[in-house]
Parts: sequence; C-alpha cells; structure tokens
Amino acid sequence: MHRSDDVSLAIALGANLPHADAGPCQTLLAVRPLLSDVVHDWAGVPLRLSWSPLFDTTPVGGPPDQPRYWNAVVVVNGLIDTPSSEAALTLLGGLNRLESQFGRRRSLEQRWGPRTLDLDLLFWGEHRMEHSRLVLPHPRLHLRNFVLEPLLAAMNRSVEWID
Ligand code: PH2
Ligand code: MG
Ligand code: MG
Repeated sequence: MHRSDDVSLAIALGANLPHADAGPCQTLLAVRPLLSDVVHDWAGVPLRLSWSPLFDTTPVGGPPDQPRYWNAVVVVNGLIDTPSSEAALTLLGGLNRLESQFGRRRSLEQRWGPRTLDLDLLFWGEHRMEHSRLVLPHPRLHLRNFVLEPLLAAMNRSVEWID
C-alpha cells in the first residue's frame, strides 16, 4: 500500500553562477546536508527526504545570454504538523539564509536573472497562501520543466511500498 498518511512538502533548487570557486553543480551538492538540517530543525520530527538527481537545464526567462542552470528537487515526507502560512514563512526564512550563505545578493539581481543559489518552496500538502513573500503552491510550478522533471524523479523515489 502506498503511504498516504502524511503530507509532503517540496523544495526546488537551482543555480547557474559560481560561488567561492565552486560551480553551480557543486553548490547544489554542497547545500544538500545544510538544507536537510534546516528542514529537520524546522520540522522537529524525523523526516524522509527524497532527492532528485541533478538536471542540466536550459534557462527559461531572464536575460538571453545567462548560463545554463543546474536544478534539483527534494521531497520531504513525515511532517506531522498541519500546514500553516506562519510556519511556511519561517521555513522560507531558513531557505533565504542558506541562499545568502551561498552568495545570493537578492537586491542586486534581475527577475529570472542568473543566481548562485535559488531555493523555492513548491508546495506543502494542499496548503494555499498568497503572501507578498510566498505564494503556495508555487504559481509557475506546472509551467516549468526544470521543476517538473526533478519533482517527478524525487516523487518516484519517495514512493514506499508496505507488504
Ligand atoms: N530559474 C529562474 C529563471 N529561469 N531556468 C532554469 N532552467 N532553471 C531555473 O532554476 C531558473 C530558470 C529564476 O528562478
Ligand atoms: Mg526563488
Ligand atoms: Mg526560482
């Protein structure tokens, strides 16, 4: 039987600029354990994290000459709290701190322009919110293959079968 007793949350990772001598692909690998810590500290319960592989993707939007991106998605299972906008914004704060740690300077960049690290909350169960800093589910999720492909890969890995 497929487990359906808990609510999943998903986070998209993207990067297309180097940071501190490391390329964007290395950034996505380096951020994994740190992102795992952020999510675990936030949730305060044991979780199952399913990571997609890294995908080399063509830039969508932004300036025509921006570098190719590396993208990935992590799906989080095992959350027990009822989703809330307040808790989602707290997690977003943790994601934004990680982005800064990897050289992201939000005030200096263009919309959909190149970045050292982008961490986007995609959905948290069926929670819906429209806040100036966070809209859930992510309004362009269904339009972006660089999100959908890794999301599908991560979700396939997260399926558990119980005898
Ligand atoms: N992120 C953007 C704009 N365009 N294109 C790809 N392929 N991957 C991204 O992560 C991406 C993008 C702004 O968030
Ligand atoms: Mg973002
Ligand atoms: Mg983004």
